[in-house]
Amino acid sequence: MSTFPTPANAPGTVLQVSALLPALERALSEHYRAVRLTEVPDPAAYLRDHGSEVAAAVTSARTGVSDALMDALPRLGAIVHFGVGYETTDVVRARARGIDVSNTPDVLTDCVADLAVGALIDVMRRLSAADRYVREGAWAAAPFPLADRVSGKRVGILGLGRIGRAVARRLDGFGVDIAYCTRTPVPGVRHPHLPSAEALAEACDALVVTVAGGGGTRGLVSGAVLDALGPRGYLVNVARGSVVDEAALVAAVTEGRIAGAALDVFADEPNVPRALLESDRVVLLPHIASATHETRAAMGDLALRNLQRFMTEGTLLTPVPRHPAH
Ligand code: NAP
Ligand code: 8YV
Repeated sequence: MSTFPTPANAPGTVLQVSALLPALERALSEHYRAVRLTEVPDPAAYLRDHGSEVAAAVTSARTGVSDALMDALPRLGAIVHFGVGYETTDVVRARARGIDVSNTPDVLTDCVADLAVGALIDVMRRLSAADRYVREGAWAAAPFPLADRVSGKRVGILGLGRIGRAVARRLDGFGVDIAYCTRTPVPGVRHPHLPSAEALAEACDALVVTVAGGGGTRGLVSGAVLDALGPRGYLVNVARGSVVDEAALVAAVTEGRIAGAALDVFADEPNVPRALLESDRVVLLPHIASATHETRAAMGDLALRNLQRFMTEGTLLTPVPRHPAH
């Protein structure tokens, strides 16, 4: 027997706030009285006339639920995020209204860590640049310039949560020296804990950023941190663009004050500063760290199971922490 309430007896509308994985969108329409906010002709009119019918909102980590939207949904009971980051939703505000919030932790950790390590190797060994070199026909004229070795280097991990620890586990196989920085040292971790992002950058050859996004980490990788990383140092960011002072990064890259950067996330996606587009020192990725068939399917499944649990039992399967980091 299906545990999905049928549309006829569903306890309210499910509002789809942003575009989602097609399979998740199909499941929402099939099992619930679902409305796609992006497809209603007049969203303001819809919210005015039907906002009080909405029981749950399903959204992406990128879009979240704005304060204004939350205010327009007086009977909202749950916000279900497709993605582990949820800094786009004010969780404290939601909780004060009695709204529960879920995300999709763990199921994407391996893919994001895989990509972080791939990006680190790419920027240090200059794989993407070498690929361009071959395609441009430059190989016949001269050998590709030497790059930097990865094995044996010192790698700092900024944020040692689920993804940071998965990056550390992978890098253990490369014989690198790992150190990390979090606000609270992680019990049982053998790698040295350093007290600040700047101290970590000072102590490493490559800094891999895996902290949570949001106000608490905005600009954490500042110009001073980039200078501490230095002209032989590399930055990898798979967290959020907001964590890095992007103007300072552009200056550090273009002036050669850091050796290079591999970036999956940007301050104003999908816009990437022209100076980075024109630099051969950077690897640029379009926010794809979790973007594999397997992981996106697992994220969609977990988001759907959260919704299903809420619509049947009024609780969530993977609620975000009671005291969110941001
Ligand atoms: P997590 O388990 O909650 O880990 C977050 C880590 O950040 C914790 O170790 C936390 O430690 C640390 N942190 C928070 N604020 C900090 C600060 N001010 N200084 C230093 N460390 C700080 O989260 P996760 O599952 O690993 O995911 C991490 C982030 O990756 C997500 O929030 C998301 O933004 C990003 N992400 C990106 C992609 C992508 O597609 N590129 C995909 C998935 C996730 P303390 O609390 O002790 O400081
Ligand atoms: C997704 C992410 O690309 O989970 C996150 O926090 O950033 C990524 O997995 C994105 O959020 C999907 O909306």
